[in-house]
Amino acid sequence: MLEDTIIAISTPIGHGGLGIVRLSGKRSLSVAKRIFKPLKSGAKILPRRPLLGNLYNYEQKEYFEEALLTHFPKPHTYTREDMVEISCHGSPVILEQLVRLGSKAGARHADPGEFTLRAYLRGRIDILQAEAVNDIIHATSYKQATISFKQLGGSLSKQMTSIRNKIIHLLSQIEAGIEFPEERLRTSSQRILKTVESAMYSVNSLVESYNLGKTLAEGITLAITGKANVGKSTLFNSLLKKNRAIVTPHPGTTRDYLREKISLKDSIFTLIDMAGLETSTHPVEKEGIKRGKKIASQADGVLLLLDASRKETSEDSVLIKKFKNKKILLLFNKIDLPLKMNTERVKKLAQPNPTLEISALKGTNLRKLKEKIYKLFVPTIEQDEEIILHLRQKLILEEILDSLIEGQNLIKEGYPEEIYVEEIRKVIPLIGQLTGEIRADDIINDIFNRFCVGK
Ligand SMILES: Nc1nc2c(ncn2[C@@H]2O[C@H](COP(=O)(O)OP(=O)(O)O)[C@@H](O)[C@H]2O)c(=O)[nH]1
Ligand SMILES: [Mg+2]
Repeated sequence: MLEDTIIAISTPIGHGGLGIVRLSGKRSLSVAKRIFKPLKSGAKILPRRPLLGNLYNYEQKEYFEEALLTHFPKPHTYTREDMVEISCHGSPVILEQLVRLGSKAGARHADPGEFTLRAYLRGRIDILQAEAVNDIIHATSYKQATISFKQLGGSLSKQMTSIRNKIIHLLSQIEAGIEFPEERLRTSSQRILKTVESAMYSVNSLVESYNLGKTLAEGITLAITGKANVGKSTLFNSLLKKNRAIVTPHPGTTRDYLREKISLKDSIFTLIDMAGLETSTHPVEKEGIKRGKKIASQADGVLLLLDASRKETSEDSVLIKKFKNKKILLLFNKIDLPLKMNTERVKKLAQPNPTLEISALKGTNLRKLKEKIYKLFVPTIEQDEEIILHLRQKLILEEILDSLIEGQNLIKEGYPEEIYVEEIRKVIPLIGQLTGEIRADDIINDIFNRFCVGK
């Protein structure tokens, strides 16, 4: 497989300004030379220097497109193999012809992710970095992309290597103690415990970061809630900048819930509009309210709307109290109308939750609202904090943590080295699985099948 020279279109399917076909493998240049002819006959193809020319159909003996060819000699390439990139117009007809002619001239059409797979198999990147490549391509927010970019650079791999090295060092100390039981060579169980616990701490932070990673990838969910007719659907629509939810002057218009994504700066949010939270006798509305309550309780944050053009009622206080344990932003809506609500009193009641006056209908303070939403609900990430974005990674990290905890328990309970060393030793192959140092075909297939062809 690695012996083949592979070819694929690397740009998205469809029409575009530019299209790129890539080749990787030892026949890259000789295959490319059959299809590409330099503009100046006899011009030399220099390493990493784009050369202008025409694409040649060697079957029909005709030129069919203008193109730039760049040759990247191994080993300092994406795949560590010889590579060629041909860029031309982004025309599916041209690009497919190019791949067809290339395949007939001795290359093979690449499988999804095969270029990156080669980078992995040839040892340029590990599996964590390969996953990061795909994460960048499929990033749902800028913030997530920046995390993946760091991991592509090896930040997570380095952290795992450092944990692994500490454990290996520890294992050799324990083993030396077993083999030469004189006092001098023995490491105290207190010191062993300290190293195990420090590894536990690092691994545990990684496991815990998965929730944040998931939120960053899937969006921070914000439930828009409040009584009927306070303007929830109006706010939902104005934040989305489209008329997604039905708005009427009649209470109980929204019965099902609606979910839409918006992005604010580098993060994405999933906004949920739902039925008003009060008692109803209508069975459909009742079900809507029930679901709404559940969604609001599961959301990362709540925008609680009050109608400031009406006097506050005891129902309003009940709602505010109900969400006290959640991150809420209290919004006084309809401030374009004469104010009837005693907002100062309600604000006191809502303390310490932040509040804001808005008009969802007229768009008053909408920009301020977006800023507040961002400040309040986007989690802060420390500069050097690693975020786990994959369930695969999280599951292996949990196994590592389990072994470390078991080791810790055995040490604390006073078991001999021979017993707990076995538990700690388990961590090493697990880290190997995580970084891909230990190759498992089913996992590799699973990871690279999620890639695009041409990457
Ligand atoms: N004057 C005014 N009316 C609003 C505002 N927001 C919503 N409304 C009106 O209030 C009524 C109910 O709005 P809607 O969004 O359906 O409320 P929901 O039941 O909470 O979803 C509609 O007639 C809206 O036009 C606002 O900021 N100012
Ligand atoms: Mg509504």
